[in-house]
Amino acid sequence: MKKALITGITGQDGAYLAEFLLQKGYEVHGIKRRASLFNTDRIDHLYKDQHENNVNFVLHYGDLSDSTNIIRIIQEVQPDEIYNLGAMSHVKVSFDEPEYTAQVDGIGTLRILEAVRLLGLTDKTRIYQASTSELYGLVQEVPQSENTPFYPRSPYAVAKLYGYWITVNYREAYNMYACNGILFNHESPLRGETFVTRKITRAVAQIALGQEDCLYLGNLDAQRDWGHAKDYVEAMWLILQQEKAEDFVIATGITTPVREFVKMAFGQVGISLEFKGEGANEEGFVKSCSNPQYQLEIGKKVLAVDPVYYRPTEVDLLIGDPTKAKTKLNWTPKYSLQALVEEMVESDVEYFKNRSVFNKAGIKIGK
Ligand code: NDP
Ligand code: GDR
Repeated sequence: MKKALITGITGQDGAYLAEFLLQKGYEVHGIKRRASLFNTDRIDHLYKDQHENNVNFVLHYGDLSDSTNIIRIIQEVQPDEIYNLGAMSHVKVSFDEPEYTAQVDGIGTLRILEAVRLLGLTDKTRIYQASTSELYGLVQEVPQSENTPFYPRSPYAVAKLYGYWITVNYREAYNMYACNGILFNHESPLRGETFVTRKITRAVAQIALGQEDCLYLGNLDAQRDWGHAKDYVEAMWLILQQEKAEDFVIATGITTPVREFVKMAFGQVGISLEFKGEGANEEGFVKSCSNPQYQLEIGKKVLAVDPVYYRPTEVDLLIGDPTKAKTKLNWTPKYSLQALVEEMVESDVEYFKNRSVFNKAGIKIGK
């Protein structure tokens, strides 16, 4: 039985990847952070009582800012594969926490690589580094491929640039099987609530159900190449199954503005929007509502721009070129953007409907 160690197992990708690897017959170990409240919602369904026999899913307390703990866990687990997904992953927040972001996203990657090297596991352990399309930053060319120059535009992207190059360097210097997956944005119903897609689908659900009035967003012109996290974790695994360690772009090849995602998400509950104004003054109003379940007044303002969500430096346009992944990994995404939006909106509508039933019964649940 192969053993995998996942940092960031409590995050969106960690949860999907853990499920994927368990289905493939792996023994899965994950690093979770200590928090004052339970933080394992996304993986609770995978957890088995550790007193049972044949437990194949184990969580270890740890943090990427702590080398000794990383070394101890890797020594204990002796993994065949490490997926380094742990990160302070919010681009906007990285402007508020630049030093911490560098510690975790940049030096954290070094800590993993160095632990594997010091423990003499370079021939055994393969390492996947969660690199990102944010590395491309200020547009140099489109679509962006493995050969496109990087121009990071946030403390997050700069930290990830270090993670990218230190992974390449350890591969070349110590002949380690260490690879970067340069993944473009990928989303799902498990996406963190403050990333734009999930923020939109949650707001659409609440507005449709009459629980909220208006969605406030930042830059509606930014364009992203959005895929489904389920497809992308499969690519992570494929990257570690090749004969030779290499870096891969994982993307759909299609880009969509944030504004269009908003329209698609509202469209999912039968609400069509009309946009007026420009830039910070842009607003969205209900043009029609074809779903009798939702009683929204025509002309009601449901979207406004709040510049508080603007970033000091923005990444305007991302479109990935997944040709290498298609050719060498035989990987293609199965989900369309429409299917992704449908799944996310449906899941949030379901959640907020249930929450309201519980709340009416006086039982407080969730956020
Ligand atoms: P999430 O933000 O959902 O998950 C991040 C994970 O990292 C969480 O488990 C979090 O723990 C953990 N983490 C945060 N800080 C630390 C730390 N100091 N030590 C250990 N673990 C920590 O991210 P995603 O699942 O979306 O992304 C996974 C990885 O892929 C990240 O590295 C991200 O930067 C990268 N990436 C993501 C893309 C995307 O579109 N989703 C695209 C390209 C790259 P906790 O739950 O306790 O907060
Ligand atoms: P991104 O994702 O920065 O691409 O990083 P995010 O969803 O945060 O932003 C996408 C774009 O939407 C614009 N935007 C807003 N973003 C947020 N979060 N909130 C808003 O209200 C809002 N309004 C407009 C942003 O300005 C941006 O242009 C994600 C993360 O998962 C990274 O970890 C990962 O590396 C990259 O994707 C690829």
